[in-house]
Amino acid sequence: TFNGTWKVDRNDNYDKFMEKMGVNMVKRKLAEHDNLKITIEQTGDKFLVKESSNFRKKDINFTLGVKFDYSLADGTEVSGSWDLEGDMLKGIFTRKDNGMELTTTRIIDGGELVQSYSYDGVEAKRIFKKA
Ligand code: MYR
Repeated sequence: TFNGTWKVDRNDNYDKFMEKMGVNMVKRKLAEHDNLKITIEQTGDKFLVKESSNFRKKDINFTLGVKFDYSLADGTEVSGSWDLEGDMLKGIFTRKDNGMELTTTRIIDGGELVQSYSYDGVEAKRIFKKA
């Protein structure tokens, strides 16, 4: 289950990923240490994700397979949906500014929540521990 509160513990290639996304260096430095915390509450195919970081606090509601809009912490707007593939959540989102695709997955691995990101050939991971 994804339910619970998760605090980011470490990042893998996140700086390179953000650079590919077009995030400037100052914002990347801040984002690398954003203290991101997410609380996931899943009920059937409905999710509530409470996001909290140095940048903002935000509640996101979505249903598996149903498109929704989301804005990244730097203001970039995307639209897409999450689906469940076995034990993995897979999100496919499209940037509204350039039409390019950003894919992301969430899995539980060894008690950690691993979120992977892929954009324009660059992949990154953020690994969360239960708070
Ligand atoms: C959620 O489930 O947390 C809300 C929806 C997330 C949508 C896509 C997330 C992509 C985040 C990429 C961050 C990269 C910043 C350059």
